Amino acid sequence: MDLAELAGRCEEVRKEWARASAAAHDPGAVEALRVRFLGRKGLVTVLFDHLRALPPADRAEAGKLLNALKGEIAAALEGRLAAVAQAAAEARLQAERYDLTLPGTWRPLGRLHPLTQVRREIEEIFLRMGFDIATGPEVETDYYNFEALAIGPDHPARDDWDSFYLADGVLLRTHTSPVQIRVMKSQKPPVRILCPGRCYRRDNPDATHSPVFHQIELLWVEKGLTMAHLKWILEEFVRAFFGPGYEMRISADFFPFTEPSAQVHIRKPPGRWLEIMGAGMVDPAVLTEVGYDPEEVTGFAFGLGVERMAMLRWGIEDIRLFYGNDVRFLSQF
Ligand code: 2U9
Repeated sequence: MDLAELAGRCEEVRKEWARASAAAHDPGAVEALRVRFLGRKGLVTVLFDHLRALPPADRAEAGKLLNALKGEIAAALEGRLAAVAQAAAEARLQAERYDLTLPGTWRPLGRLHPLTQVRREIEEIFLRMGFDIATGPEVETDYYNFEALAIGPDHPARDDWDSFYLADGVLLRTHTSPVQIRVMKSQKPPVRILCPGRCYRRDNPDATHSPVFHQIELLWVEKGLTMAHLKWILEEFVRAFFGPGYEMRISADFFPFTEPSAQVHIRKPPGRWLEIMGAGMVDPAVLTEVGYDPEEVTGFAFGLGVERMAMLRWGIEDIRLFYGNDVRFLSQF
């Protein structure tokens, strides 16, 4: 083989490279190209075997031709490998692309029970005003549930029909008032507390009665408190909970543990009056019972039903809905 022929072979290998490399689209095919052209028996490698057969004067020229070809193909292989890797990366990105306009996966979201929402809202109103939250046992004794609250043995509220007795002298509390008795017996005035909690009465369930229900009672005992302070607290509460535009009225009532006692009504004109709670000045006999001096301090209290507040707020007409755990009801709040 002479120099011209070798140059011709180089051109053929170049053309073959152009054809074969255009068809290599993955790293495996590029590696196969490397073996085919630059491997031990590769198309380029074997051309070097002809150098020794050339006349010495042509060898340098032939060596240049062959080295140029080898360099060209080695560089082209590198470029091809990079191009193939980039194409593969792009293909992967394309395949894994997220379509953010597709609808998401629906997850059912829990929410607070409407009674919890109302309780927390009322707690926050009075926490802002400086009251503390106090809680106590649901299983109580006659003494804390009745006697200390001036509910004598013959009072109708003590009737078996109204209370769940667990044992002689032990019952499920019928209101949260025993909490106030416990707090007053354990600390000196002033006392400013809010007592939320579950209560029990032996009522047959109907639209307005549930044997389990929730109360929030408030108690403020301090030197110099009058019914005017009670009225101010009530007005603040009505505005905060029901919103502006409501009128409030208090009228006479009777509870064994308050004197005087009142019932509280509200209305949004021209609507009708709705009873929202009972209230009153703490009876001096109750203050004496817990060791306070009624000549020294006075106090007032109110009690409201959480279910009743929720029913007024949302126009719910049956208290049993709160205890049915029907998601169609609960998911509306
Ligand atoms: C102490 C002294 C006084 C709490 C009061 C009411 C009036 C009242 C009812 C509202 C609806 C009970 O849930 S209900 O059925 N409560 O009308 N509660 S004054 O008076 C107290 C409490 C504790 C030591």
